[in-house]
Amino acid sequence: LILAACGGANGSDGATGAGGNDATAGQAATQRVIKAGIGLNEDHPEGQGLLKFKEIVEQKTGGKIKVETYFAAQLGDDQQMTEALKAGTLEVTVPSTSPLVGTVKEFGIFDFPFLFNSGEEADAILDGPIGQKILEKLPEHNLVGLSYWENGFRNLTNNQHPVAKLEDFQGLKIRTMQNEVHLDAFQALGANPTPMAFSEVFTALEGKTVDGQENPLATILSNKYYEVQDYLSMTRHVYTPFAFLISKSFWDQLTPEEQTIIREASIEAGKYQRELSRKADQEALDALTKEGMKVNELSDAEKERIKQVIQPVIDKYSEQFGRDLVDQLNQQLAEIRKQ
Ligand code: 2Q2
Repeated sequence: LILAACGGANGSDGATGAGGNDATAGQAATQRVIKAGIGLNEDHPEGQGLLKFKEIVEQKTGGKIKVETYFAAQLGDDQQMTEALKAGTLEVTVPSTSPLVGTVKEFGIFDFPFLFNSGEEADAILDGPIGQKILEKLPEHNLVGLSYWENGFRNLTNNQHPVAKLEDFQGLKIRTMQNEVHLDAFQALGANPTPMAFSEVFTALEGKTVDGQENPLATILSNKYYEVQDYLSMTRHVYTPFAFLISKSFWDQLTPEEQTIIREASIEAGKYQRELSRKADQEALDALTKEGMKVNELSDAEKERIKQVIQPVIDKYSEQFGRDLVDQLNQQLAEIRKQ
């Protein structure tokens, strides 16, 4: 009880649990602290989503659970923060699912190019049986997945030339996330991909160690890639989810009521964040054009040519991630599209 009262129970130092020392009569106020870190900035829809999570949890627990938020990879990159959750030294992080494939390979099905046609389709799959089944593989790694948030549809930027047709990928040095589906797909397109943590991308673009990168528009805006990238090609080649992760060693210390509050806060903040993300995607295009980026679309015919070249990569990873899981996913998508 004393350990908990000092906040030491969840690995945070006593100082942050100081509030827990003022035990009220008959009840030790075990104030707990959730340290929550992400790689994106506070002004990004994901940063706003994390502040919404903080607001809900602190309000619903009457301050008994305090959320400390850390932005812009202050606590490390996605893989480092995820490892910190496994070690129990950090409580919450919300990475893209792509760098998680080393922990749960099935997250890789969400890296299949051109899988989803809309955010709403992605919501239905992620919040439905397939998305939830994949989250159930996390606890054996000392992680609990509470919800999916939206990173969004990814577009390509570079400093060489517009990418309007398949041949334009030839030889482009593209930074990708640390994910083999992305690496193989860009290799198949004739590009020269380099996997790299998100926190190193701006420097790599500025130093021209890579020609380009790919991310949703809100990220391109928030991280000011327009300062070091001339061309924006509206490929929308992958929809990336975020996975809201909490350390299982922290989660297991919570009461059932606390767990319900935190799970529901993660889901409610996720719905809020998805809305913000879709609005920001619309607005970012205007902002990036104003910042001088040269924007081009790709014709359906060119997108078809690109899809043909990438299909063998999807076939290869469908076997690796589980043909039955991929068949289930495609069946569910077909049903959604019939509605
Ligand atoms: O390209 C990336 O790495 C980004 O899409 C990130 O995955 C995302 O911004 C966050 O996971 C960064 O912490």
